[in-house]
Amino acid sequence: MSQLHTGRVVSSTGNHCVVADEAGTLQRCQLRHRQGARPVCGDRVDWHADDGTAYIEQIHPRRNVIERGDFRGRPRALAANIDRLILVVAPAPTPDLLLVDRYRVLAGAADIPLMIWINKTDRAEGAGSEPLQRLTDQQTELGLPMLRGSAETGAGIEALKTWIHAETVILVGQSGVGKTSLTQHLIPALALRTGEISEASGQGRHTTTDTRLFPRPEGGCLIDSPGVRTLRLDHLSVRDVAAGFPDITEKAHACRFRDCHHLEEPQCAVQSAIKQGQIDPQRLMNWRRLITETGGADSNQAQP
Ligand SMILES: Nc1nc2c(ncn2[C@@H]2O[C@H](COP(=O)(O)OP(=O)(O)OP(=O)(O)O)[C@@H](O)[C@H]2O)c(=O)[nH]1
Ligand SMILES: [Mg+2]
Ligand SMILES: [Zn+2]
Repeated sequence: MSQLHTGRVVSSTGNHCVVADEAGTLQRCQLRHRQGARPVCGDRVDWHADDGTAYIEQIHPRRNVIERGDFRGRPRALAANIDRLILVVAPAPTPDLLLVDRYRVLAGAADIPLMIWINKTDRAEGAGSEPLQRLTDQQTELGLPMLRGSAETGAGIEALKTWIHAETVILVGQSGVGKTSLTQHLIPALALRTGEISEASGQGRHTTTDTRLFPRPEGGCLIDSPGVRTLRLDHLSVRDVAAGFPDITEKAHACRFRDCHHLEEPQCAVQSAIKQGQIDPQRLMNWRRLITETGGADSNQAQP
């Protein structure tokens, strides 16, 4: 057999993928028939050329993998070997707090740190809106990192660079928040297509269609992904949901009843924390909703 090469998958569609070597040279590779797992962005793979066609021979073991539910709720890998998930939000389109909690669960389940980047700080409209303020309060209460700035003016970008350093980072979030603009700003040599926000709907137009990995000249990689409206998590367990709600699960230990549903039970520590303003009531609503979606009819299992 001719020489085996190793590289990192930068994009993957249908029955082929594009692999970059250390020097950044790209190679289009075919998948073998009946190959088990499909390579995804961020995968390290071995490939070799056979009669002028390059084939993926194997996928290296994954350190972690981000999986979302497909239209039937079956897990579908999106990217692998990720150091950090950056959820991009903006004053417009208005942040969807349920979607934010879905990403917190997704990141918790895959054990990948999640950071929030509040983009478009150069725009006044919606800057102090209720959902955005709520989101920042939640992130502060959770003690999770959050940075803000603008892909347009470059504000805050230096701070972001020191955070992401040489990591492999995936940018996720609603359409139109500026994921591609941020990628473009961090890697100026690229010429990416960014989209306009539709005047009618206030939503982005889903400009990016494929998840793609871009090596950064300073080291590390950025993965730009298409915007989403929602994120199915049916394939995850009640325990995974708990990983995205440490505020609720920690308090739940102090509830009088071990099987407390945090509704109207006496001496519910979660309800007391809500009354004292330590937990946003919307977090509990979202927790309940995600527990139900993941098939956890019995929510006590959420307590580790
Ligand atoms: N004022 C301002 N506009 C921005 C900023 N970042 C992005 N935009 C604009 O917002 C629009 C959407 O930006 P994109 O980068 O295409 O958004 P996206 O998140 O990649 O959207 P999808 O690919 O559809 O998921 C474009 O018109 C950008 O020029 C910013 O920091 N400030
Ligand atoms: Mg985009
Ligand atoms: Zn309770």
